[in-house]
Amino acid sequence: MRVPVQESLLDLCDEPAPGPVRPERVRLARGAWVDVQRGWLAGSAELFSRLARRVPWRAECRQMYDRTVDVPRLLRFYGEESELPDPALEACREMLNQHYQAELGEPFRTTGLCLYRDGRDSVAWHGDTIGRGSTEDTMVAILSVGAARPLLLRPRAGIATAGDPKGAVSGGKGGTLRYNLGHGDLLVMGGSCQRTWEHAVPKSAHSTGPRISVQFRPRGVR
Ligand SMILES: O=C(O)CCC(=O)C(=O)O
Repeated sequence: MRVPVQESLLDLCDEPAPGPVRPERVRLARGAWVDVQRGWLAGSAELFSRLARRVPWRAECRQMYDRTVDVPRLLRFYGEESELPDPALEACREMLNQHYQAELGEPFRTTGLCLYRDGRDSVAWHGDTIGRGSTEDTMVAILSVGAARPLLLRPRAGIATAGDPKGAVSGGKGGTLRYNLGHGDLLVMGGSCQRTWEHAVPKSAHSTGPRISVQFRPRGVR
């Protein structure tokens, strides 16, 4: 699979490496939060280019009622024992574990990769609730490389907000928060986020370059 690659030549010269984890935390309603750190990974264009070429991307299909539909992005999943496709991803997981393991109570162990080839690729509204995320607080850390695409977050319908701490964010215009993520940005969803909020990367009618999202998750969260 050939993926169009557009990067700045400057960034391509950098060896990919994560910086210290120093995110800004936004407290969300219902016990959820997001941490965001812009440009966490240096050399993100080089990492994008390597992953686009090296990862054995899979096109998947899903059953939707009585139809089989193409999943609108390419995927690869690396389980706990799998070697990651680039040493920079091992370094990222190590840095994330150093920063978050005490709070999370366990390390990030699995790594999911999504390749959004252009604006037609997307992921629909969902929480990572296959597994423990449906009942327990957890964290999902997302590194984005390549072109920026908006990741949207909105509170799930029908969940009480009583008891939210003062200042907790319950969603922007129309209840939706928007984070434009690419070029080495880090976003971590934590607390109850997977079961009380949903996230999505919507399709875009504008021309947009490819983006790879790398999701680090603890055991039993999908
Ligand atoms: O592309 C992203 O950053 C989000 C990916 C995602 O939500 C998922 O794979 O479950």
